[in-house]
This record gives sequence, structure tokens and C-alpha cells, in this order.
Amino acid sequence: MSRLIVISNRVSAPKGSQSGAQGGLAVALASALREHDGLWFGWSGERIDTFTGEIDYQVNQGVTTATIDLEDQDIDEYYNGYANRTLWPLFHYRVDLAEYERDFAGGYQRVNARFADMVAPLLEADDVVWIQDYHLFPLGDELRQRGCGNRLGFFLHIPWPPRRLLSILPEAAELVRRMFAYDVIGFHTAEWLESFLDFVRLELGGTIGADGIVTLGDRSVRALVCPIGIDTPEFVELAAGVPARLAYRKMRDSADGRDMIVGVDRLDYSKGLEERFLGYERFLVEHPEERKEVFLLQIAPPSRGAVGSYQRIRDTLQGLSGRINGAYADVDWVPIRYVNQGYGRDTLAGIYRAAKIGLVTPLRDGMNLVAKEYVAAQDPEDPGVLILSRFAGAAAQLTEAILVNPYSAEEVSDAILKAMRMDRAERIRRWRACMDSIESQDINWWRQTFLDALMLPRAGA
Ligand code: ADQ
Repeated sequence: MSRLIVISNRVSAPKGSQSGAQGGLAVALASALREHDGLWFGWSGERIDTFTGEIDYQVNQGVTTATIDLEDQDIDEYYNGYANRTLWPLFHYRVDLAEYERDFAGGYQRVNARFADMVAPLLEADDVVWIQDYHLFPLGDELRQRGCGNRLGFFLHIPWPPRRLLSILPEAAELVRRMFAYDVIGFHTAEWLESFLDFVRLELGGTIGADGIVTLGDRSVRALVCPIGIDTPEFVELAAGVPARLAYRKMRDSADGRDMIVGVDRLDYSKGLEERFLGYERFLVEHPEERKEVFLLQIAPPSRGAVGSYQRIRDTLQGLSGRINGAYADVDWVPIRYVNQGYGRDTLAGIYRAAKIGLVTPLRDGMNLVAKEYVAAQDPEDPGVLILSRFAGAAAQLTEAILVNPYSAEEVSDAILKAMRMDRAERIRRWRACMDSIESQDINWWRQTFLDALMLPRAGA
């Protein structure tokens, strides 16, 4: 294939980094780019007084990156503003948290135009361009306006909200119209895709044809479901490696014969951490005899600290874990170990493997890679049990996990008891089914499926 250009908001250090805040997207893209003669363009994460347009090139573990610095106003309006205070909450069904400010929308537009100004001159005729995520919806259209005739793909890593919710966004119609600059648009699940199609059809009057071809006016785009995976063989190997084995031993020793439940999430209100703690508390209340048989390890490195709702969720969780521990702890047992730092992926693999239960209960999640990593890290002879929110994209694939409604403390409590009591044969059967799914649809499958679609004859051509 010709050169692959990936564009995302942030360009993070490729995998191997110890940074815990490294998102699933970064982990996924580093492996995808390494195999292509790729270039990864995005924001460096650095602030600068005045935007210069200077590009910093680096080669890091086989991945060439090209980054720009952004100025304060850009970061406030585009990143902390429209991306994380408007789109993120709204697309995760949190209408109550979404803020609509013209300055945010303006900053978002400006930074997308800046990205296009920087990238357009770098493009060669047969480059294939793959744009990632909600920070950059209009970038394809901006590139077209600068004469770009390349194949342009867009992948959305977060949910697509139902049309009535999306209609709340003042710029919704324009935002979706501009997405027709792409050749291919990918979603994690059929549910997100259907919501997108609903909006196009019912709000904009577009038409849906065969093979996922969606037409609006004189533009057609191919829309597809393409769930992201993890690098499954690599994760299995990690879980068997020395650092993972050390972490595993340390956790088992400190568990002292108790069952460990693990949660690993960026500290984000979409991940349902507050509801998870309350579900776990319900379990402690309903099953006092099981109390000292179990503990919850919640690993949650802070993210997006500049946004008020993230500061609030941090305070709420600190208060809640303190309250629950204060209410139920004994001299020889603490119900919740709440840890606010990141760990290396190898250490995480060992921690996952040491946990009898993986508790993954987002209120909404585009996919959720932690659920898949938990499965991949298990011992095939004696696997743990995954409890998974119905509202995570991953639930469409991991149907043999114990699926729960994360808003229901009772369901979460019941699921914990069921997982603790599940016999080995059932644990193996369920784990095998989940493993089959993450083995067949791994990160390479995801990349290949999307890029194959991008290489098909153009929609409407
Ligand atoms: P995220 O919201 O970041 O990603 P997720 O898919 O769970 O969520 O990925 C998180 C990644 O960060 C995992 O690889 C995990 O191991 C890592 N991580 C989390 N906490 C960590 C810690 N304490 N230490 C080390 N690593 C940690 C967005 C969407 C998701 C979608 C992905 C990919 O919100 O729904 O699955 O993109 O498309």
C-alpha cells in the first residue's frame, strides 16, 4: 500500500512508554504505523505563546511523528473547550455536562484549519490519509478545500449519540454535512453507526444505499462498523513475561488468599467509577459474609485535569472511597484500594491476571480496550471473570462476559457474587468465547479492515 498518514489530536510516545495516561488510541496506532511507512501528525501536547506552524519531526521506535505546538487560546477553546467540554460529554450522553460556547466552536474550527494548513503541503498524490476521532471531524473537509484529492478516512473512537441528543449541538448539522468530505467513516459498533445513519436520513435528508454507502447531495461516503481490538498475541506474551509475573506475585501475596476485583480506567465520568463503587458497596451490604473474601483494586490515573467536571469526579471518588473504607474496613482488611497513577502495560498485564474479576462498567464507552486486555491476560487453565457494561462498545463482541447495567447497583452486586462463585468449567467456557473474539478481531484486523474499505473504489464513483 502507499504511504499511510495518520492524523490525530495528540501524538503520544509509542508503546513501551510507561505513561499510564496513554490512551487506547495511542496504543493502537503505534502498532498500526510501525508496519506501514507511516507518518503520524498531531499536536505535541506543548503550549506556545504564539502559533508558529513549525513542525517537529522525530522517529521513535520505528514510527515517524510530525508535531506542532498550539497556543493557549487554541488549547482552551479547541481541546479543553469544544473537544472535551462540548463533544465528549454530549457524545457520551452527558447532556447535563456539555457546554455550548461560540468561542469553543470557533477555536475548534480554527485548529482544524491549522492542522489542514500544516498537513496539506506534506501530502503526496497517492498517500492514504486516516484521521482519528472527534477532535478532528471537519479536518477532511478542510483538506479538500485545500485541493486534497487523496483518499480520506475517518474513524470515531467514541460513541455516536442518538439523533435527538446530537440535535442539541448547535453545529450538529454542519458538522455531519462536513463529514461527507471523507471516503470512509468507521464506527466501533452497529449501534453507533445506526445513530449516525438516523441523523443523516432524518435530520439532513440523506439516503442510505447498499454496502453502507450513504449519500447527501452530490457526495457519498462509505460507513462501516469496524471494532478496534488490541494486539492480542503481544498482550498474551506480556502477561507471561517477567515484569508481569513479578506484578502478579506481588498482587497475589498482598491479596492474602482473597479474591481481587480490578478496575483500570482513565479518571473520567464516562467510565462509571462512582456507580461502580456504589455497586461494590451494595455487594458488601448484601453479602456481609463475603466481605473479607474480596477487595477492589481501582487504578485510575487522572486525565483532562484542566476541565472542571474532571476535577469534580476526582473529588467525588476520593470522598466515596474514603467513606466506603471508613464504613466497612477492619484492622486486617480494606475494601477498596484506590490508586491514582498509571502503570506500564507489562505490570498491568500481571495485575489483570492476578484478578479473579475484571470490573469494567462504563456508563458509555466507544469500545473499551481494558475489557479486552483483561481477557488476554488471563491464565487459560484458570481464567478470571469479566463483568462488562452493556453500554460499552466491547459488549457487542464480548457477549459471554457477565453483562450488566452499570447504573444498577443491584445488578453489579449480583454479578460480583455470580463471578466469585462461578465454577472453573464455566469460567473457561466464557473466557474462551471472549478470547476467540479478541483473537480474530485484533488490532491488525481493525487496521486492515478499515484500510481495505478505504482502498475500495470510491463511493459514488
Ligand atoms: P479510552 O477512553 O482511553 O479510549 P480504553 O479503550 O479503555 O479507553 O483505553 C484505555 C487504555 O489506557 C488501555 O489500553 C489501558 O490499558 C490504558 N490505561 C488505562 N489506565 C491505565 C493505567 N492506570 N496505567 C496504564 N495504562 C492504563 C478511547 C475510547 C474507548 C476506545 C479507545 C480506542 O474512549 O472507548 O476503546 O479510545 O478506540
